[in-house]
Amino acid sequence: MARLSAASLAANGKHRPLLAPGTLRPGIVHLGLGAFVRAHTAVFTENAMLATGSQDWGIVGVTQRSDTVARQLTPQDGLFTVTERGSGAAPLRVVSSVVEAISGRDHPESVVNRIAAATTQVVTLTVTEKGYRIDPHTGSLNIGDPQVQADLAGHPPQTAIGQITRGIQQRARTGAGPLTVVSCDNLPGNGELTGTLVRAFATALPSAESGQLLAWLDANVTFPSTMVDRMVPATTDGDLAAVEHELGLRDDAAVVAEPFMQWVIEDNFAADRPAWEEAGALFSTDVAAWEAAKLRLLNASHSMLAYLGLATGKETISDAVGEDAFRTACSLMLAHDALPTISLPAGLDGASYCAQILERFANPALGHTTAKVGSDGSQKVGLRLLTTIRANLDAGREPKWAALAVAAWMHHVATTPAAGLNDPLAAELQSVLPAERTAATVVPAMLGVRSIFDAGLAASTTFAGLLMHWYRTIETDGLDGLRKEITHG
Ligand code: CS2
Repeated sequence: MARLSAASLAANGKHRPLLAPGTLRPGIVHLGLGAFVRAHTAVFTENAMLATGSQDWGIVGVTQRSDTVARQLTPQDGLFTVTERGSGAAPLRVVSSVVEAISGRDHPESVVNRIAAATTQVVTLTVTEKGYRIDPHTGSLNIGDPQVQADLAGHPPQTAIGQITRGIQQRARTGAGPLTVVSCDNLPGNGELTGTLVRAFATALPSAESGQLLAWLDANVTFPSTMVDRMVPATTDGDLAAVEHELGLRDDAAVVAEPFMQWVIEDNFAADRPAWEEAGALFSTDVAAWEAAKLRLLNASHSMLAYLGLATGKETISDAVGEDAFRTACSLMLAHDALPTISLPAGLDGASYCAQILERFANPALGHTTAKVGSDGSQKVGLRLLTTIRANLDAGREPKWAALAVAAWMHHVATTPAAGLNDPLAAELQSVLPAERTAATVVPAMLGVRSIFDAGLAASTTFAGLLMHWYRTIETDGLDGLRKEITHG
């Protein structure tokens, strides 16, 4: 079967790209060319160009640790398909907003040059929580990280923060003009955070470099925060075969997504930008509230379902939410633990938002696996669940349901063989766990991991008691025990 490309697509004539390939000028550099950006940011950007007729926002995509997506997209002229799954799904779409795909690992200088190009006005990034190299103790850049150190020492940069800062440094030298850096990861205050990390990197450079760089940065670079939302599972071989059947061409970079997508952006741009509002993005002064709501409602219950599902052999999120007891636990966590401890942004109705996310999780066509959502738990539980737990404890309330999610995560970590645990802290987590793993040994050992649980949380007997209770329920009676405890406990 022929491969998707501008030429093969034109020859096959079945599907037309919405924007003619080869006509766009690059205006955005995107770091972290995974499935999410292809299904979300690239689609918003293409829609914005379609709405306005602009051709200035072609995306130069950069893969981070692996070159796979660059290898998939390059022979396809950057083209890929998005298949929506679930009720209200739009027809298969060929997206052509990615104009170049670079492996950042193999071509770090090209990445810096693209960020520094005068035509680039926006850098967007989806590098996941761990990609930011945050020191959990300070909340700033982990200067001790060996790759951060190498980037600081002047090696061609491999970390996202190194790439951005070196790109900005080159812009300052060449007078390339202002730049906006737009984080699109699930982190609270992601813009402010990215700015803090970039400044920390700049500050750690030799003083001959850092003073000038920081001054230029303050005057020319902004870091708006955003809230992004779209569930994008990993593409399977079955998905690729279905696309091939429908398109009549092979698309190795195909992505699958739910029909829903949302983007809330702080309007704080240093230079020009795509008219993303024309594509349905919401520009808001209240992004922090949107992000907190998303993290502590949607992502928190997503993680809860993932770990409950992993503990009871449920392969997908829709299987997990299809279990009545788990859906109940989620609803109770949302209503009792999360909603009372967050301030919702104007225009968001908490009850209907919660109902809508449970509906989205239930989409049986999506195939979003509990293993994927459950990955990198050490980077997620703090932002999604411990925030809510802390707020409840501070208010003298028992965070019973959020604690269930954390206990299920602990169970996942303690029962997954070391090599199979998909988490950047896997080695550290495994090293604190005793050989004999029961509630009584695992809960205190994990509470001792300071990069996840601060001393205050670890000292809470209420929290520890809830964790022990739920861990014991999972370990002794599994699904039956959970059903009983959740429904009648
Ligand atoms: C998920 C998110 O994998 C995960 O941790 O909770 O990727 C989730 O699907 C997105 O944030 C939805 O917008």
